[in-house]
Amino acid sequence: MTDKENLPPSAVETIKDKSNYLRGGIVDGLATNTTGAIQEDDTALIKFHGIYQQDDRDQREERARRKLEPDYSFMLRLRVPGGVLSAAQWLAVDAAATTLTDTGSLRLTTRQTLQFHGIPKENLRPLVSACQQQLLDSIAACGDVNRNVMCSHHADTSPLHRAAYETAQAISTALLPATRAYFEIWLGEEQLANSNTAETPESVEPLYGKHYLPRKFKIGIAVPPANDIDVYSQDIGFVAIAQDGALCGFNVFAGGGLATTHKDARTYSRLGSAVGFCHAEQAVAVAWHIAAWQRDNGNRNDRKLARLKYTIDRRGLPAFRQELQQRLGFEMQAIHPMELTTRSDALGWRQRDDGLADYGLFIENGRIAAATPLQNVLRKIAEKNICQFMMTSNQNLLLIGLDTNGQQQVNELLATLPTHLPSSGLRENAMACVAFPTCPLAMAEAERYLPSLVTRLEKELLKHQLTKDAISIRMTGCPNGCARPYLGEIGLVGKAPGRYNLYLGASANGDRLGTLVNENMNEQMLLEKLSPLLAEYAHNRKSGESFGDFVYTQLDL
Ligand code: SRM
Ligand code: SF4
Repeated sequence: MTDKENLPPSAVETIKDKSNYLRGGIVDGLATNTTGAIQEDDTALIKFHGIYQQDDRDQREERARRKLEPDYSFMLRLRVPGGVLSAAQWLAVDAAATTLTDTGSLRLTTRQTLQFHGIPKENLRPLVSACQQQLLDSIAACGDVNRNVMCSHHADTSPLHRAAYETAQAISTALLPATRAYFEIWLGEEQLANSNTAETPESVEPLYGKHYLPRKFKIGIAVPPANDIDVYSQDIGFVAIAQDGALCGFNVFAGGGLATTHKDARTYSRLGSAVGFCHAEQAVAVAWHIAAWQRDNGNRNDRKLARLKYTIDRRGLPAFRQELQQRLGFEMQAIHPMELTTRSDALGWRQRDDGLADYGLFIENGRIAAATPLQNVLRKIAEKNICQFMMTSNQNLLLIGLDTNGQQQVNELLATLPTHLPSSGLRENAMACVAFPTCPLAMAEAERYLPSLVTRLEKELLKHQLTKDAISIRMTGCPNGCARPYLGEIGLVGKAPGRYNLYLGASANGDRLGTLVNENMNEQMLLEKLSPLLAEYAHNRKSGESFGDFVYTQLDL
């Protein structure tokens, strides 16, 4: 169905329409001290500012029984294209988490940025301001706009990585909303009288117009052989193509997206389709025009069917390609040869060509909890100002650019941690979404449960000498797919408390989706299903065969 069929626009479209370019009544809601919440319509608008209203779901029932309003607080997600923070920025976010949130924790996300959870309403402005002082913002980290642009890790190791990283920055900047709403609401910038009403939507928001995009929009850049950013899951996936070690352009894929809805057959995960090759300097234009095409063609009636993947399938790939070319005014070339082989992060020390070194630090599910040795050690490393901090799309952290002296200091500090190495290849390649207690959409646990399930599976791995094998396992608390479970070799998608749908057979390099093999599995059922498969894999796999490929053939998926 399309918005051309006279269906009413979705509620969010109406909220955007009336919002005066993302302002709505947010300022009034922040000023009200009779509730920890803001006005309902504004909860959709603050997402465009990188902020979500949440409540502690562990407390919901008890508070309802005591006739108290839910325990409201806010989550803020930063925009950090390519995921690199300076030591000073790390110290600022660490201090903000410690002093301005109830949780005190930081949460690295699957899109290479970080979230603060448990921000009381009155601390939102101080937190935004503390970040801004270090040139960090949360504009467009959420909402119906282009989100945080991802880029393969190890940004500094080669001219190719550097150029890809710079392209990620350029795309993020070019696709930012132009409204000044963020600066006015959170940072006190004065609104010029009638500035927006006197102008046309196109002059206020040249790309997005008054209604922004029909839905969220995601872009990532992979630098082969790494597909750490899961390039096929992005609305637009760019794959860097090198010539003599330098960036010459990108293979472009469009229409990737993972979310599904239980029992809604209209929804599906989709891998990006090949669109063509563009030169490096054309990448921003390609991103801009694909977003504009989605703006003009996406479904604005039904948000479940509004992502670019559905628009492309509804209009047809040839039409999309042709119309994109007309908008671009140049022809894209055929896709260049490329090979993506790995999605894992390089953990531990990695020497670079320039004499410096990076350290890949395993952070289980991206959680840096309050007052833990991990939080403390990271703070001490930042205080020494010896490296940058790079967040990876696998929820880990790379300490980048350490000289010999810095390496020694990091080694000494890491030695004070109880443990900082994953106990198996499975744990190293495990990802879970946030889910309970903060995510309003969670149907089952994820981050709080996956580590213990991995511990149980590790007993099987040990039996079959698979402890070192890099097998990816990804769990989410609902079918939205925030930890990209449909691309995990073992994918677990929450259905109800303690129950998961099991997906198997995704490829190790992220170019094949998993297949739903069993529904509603509890832990016992999962162990009974996976244990024999792991045993068979250990004994019957071909040399170099990944678990995903083995299961794909074995189960005839
Ligand atoms: Fe996500 C919504 C967390 C990556 C698909 N996601 C949410 C919300 C904001 C819940 C909500 O709408 O109120 C979650 C907040 C939980 C919390 O308490 O913090 C949430 N998503 C996350 C993060 C933090 C998971 C993590 O453990 O790291 C990731 C933040 C990424 C970032 O930094 O920007 C995160 N979300 C993803 C991904 C993976 C990716 O982008 O690579 C996906 C699947 C890929 C895709 O988009 O197809 C994803 N999140 C969704 C969806 C389904 C979108 C759709 O097409 O229908 C929702 C729900 C929605 O938008 O309505 C959602
Ligand atoms: Fe929440 Fe579902 Fe995303 Fe997990 S997958 S964070 S439960 S929306």
